[in-house]
Amino acid sequence: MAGSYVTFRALRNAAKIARLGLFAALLSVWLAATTVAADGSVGTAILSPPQQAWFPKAPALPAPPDDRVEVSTVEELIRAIENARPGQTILVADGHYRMPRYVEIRVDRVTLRGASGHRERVVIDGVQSMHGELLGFRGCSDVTVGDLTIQNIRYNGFKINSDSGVQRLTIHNCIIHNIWQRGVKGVKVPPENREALRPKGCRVQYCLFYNDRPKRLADDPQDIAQGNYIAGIDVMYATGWTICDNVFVGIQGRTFEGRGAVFLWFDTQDCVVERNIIIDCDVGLQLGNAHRADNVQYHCLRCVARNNFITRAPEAGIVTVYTKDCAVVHNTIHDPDSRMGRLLRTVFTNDGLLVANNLLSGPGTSNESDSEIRFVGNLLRDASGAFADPAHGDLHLTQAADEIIDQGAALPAPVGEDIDRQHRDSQPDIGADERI
Ligand SMILES: [Ca+2]
Ligand SMILES: [Ca+2]
Repeated sequence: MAGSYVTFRALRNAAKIARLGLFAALLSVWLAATTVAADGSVGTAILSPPQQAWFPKAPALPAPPDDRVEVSTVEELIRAIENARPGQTILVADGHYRMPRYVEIRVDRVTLRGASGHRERVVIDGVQSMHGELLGFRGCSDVTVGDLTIQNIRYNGFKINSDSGVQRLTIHNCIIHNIWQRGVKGVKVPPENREALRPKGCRVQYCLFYNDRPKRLADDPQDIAQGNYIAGIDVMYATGWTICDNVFVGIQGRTFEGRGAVFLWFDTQDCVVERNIIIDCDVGLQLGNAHRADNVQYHCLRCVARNNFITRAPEAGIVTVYTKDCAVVHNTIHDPDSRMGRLLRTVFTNDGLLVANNLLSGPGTSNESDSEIRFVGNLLRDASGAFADPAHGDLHLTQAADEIIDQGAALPAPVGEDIDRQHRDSQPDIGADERI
C-alpha cells in the first residue's frame, strides 16, 4: 500500500511540476514577446538568436511586386500558402505564427517572405503543431523562402519532397531554430525518373541554424540514434546546389555524436559548400556516409567544400566518405581539444579527392581511406594565437600568423576569393581567410 501511496504522490507531484513547467513556458513566451528590441521598439522580438558583427550579412531581397498577398494571422498564412497561384508573393507581417499543422508550397515561382526583412520578427512556430514537420515543398520550381524564422519541430523544418521534383528552391536569410532532426531535409529520389526529379540548383544562403541545447530523448522519442539523429541540412541526390554564407551554432546530439551541420549524400553531384560558419556542431561538413544503399557507389561527386570556418566539431570537422573527384580546399578548422583527432577525416573510397591549403588547428586528422588522396599545402598545428576570436568561432587571421600567411600551395585551379569574398593574392594564405 505504501508503494501505491508513494506512486500516487509522485504522480501528483509530476502533474504539479508539469503545470509549473507550462506556467514557466508561458511566462518565458510572454517575456520573450515583450523584449525590448535593439532599436528601442517593444514587443517585436520573439527570439534572440546568436549574432556577431562578423557573421555574413544577407543582401536584401528585391522589392516585392504590387501583386502580392499580405498575411498577418495563422489562418491567412495557411490559406495563402495552400491557395497560392504560380508566381505569387506572400508577405508575412511581423508576428508569432503558431502553426496547428504542416503546410506545403506546391506551385512554381512562389515567394514566401517576411514583410519587414527582419527574420527574427516573423516566427513560424511548430510548438503546437500536430505534425512533426513544419513547411514543405512539393513538385515546385523556383520557389523562394526568405526573411523569416521557423522553430520548434520534432522532425524536419523545411521539408523538400524531392521525390516529387523540387528544383531551384532558394532558402534565403532564414533562421532555423530548435529543429530536432533536420533543419532542411531533402528525401530520397526513387530510381524511376531519378535524373529528371533529383533536386537541382537549390540554394541555402545567409541562414542561421541554431539550437538552444543538445538534443534530448524527449525531443524525439523515436530517435534511431539515441538522441544523435540530428543535422542542419541533410539532402540526398542533390545536384548543383550552393550552400553558402550560413551560420550553424549548436547542432548537437545528446552525446555529441550527431550528423553534419551540412550532410550531403546519395549520389549528390556538383554542389558547392562555401563561406559557412560552423560553431559547436558535432560534425561540420559531412560529404557522404558509411551507409550506402540503392546501388549508390559514391555519395558525393565533384563537390567542393571551401572557405568555411569550423570551430569545435568533436566527431569531425570535415569528413568525406565514398566520394569521387571532390575538393576540400581553404577551410579553417579549429578544435584544439578534438577528442577523436578528426579535424579532417577521410573514410573508405575518396577517388580523386584534393585536400589542399586547409588550416587545421588542433591535434590531428584521420585518413582511413583506401584511395590515393592528394594532400597539399595543409597546416596542422594549434593556431589559437593566430585567430581573431577562436572562442566565438572567429577564425580570421591576425598579424601573428606568419607561418600561415602566403604559405599556401599554388593550386592548378586557384580559389580566387576567401571567406570574406576578398581576392586572394598569388601567394594564398592557408585556410579560409586571406589576410588583406
Ligand atoms: Ca596571401
Ligand atoms: Ca579576409
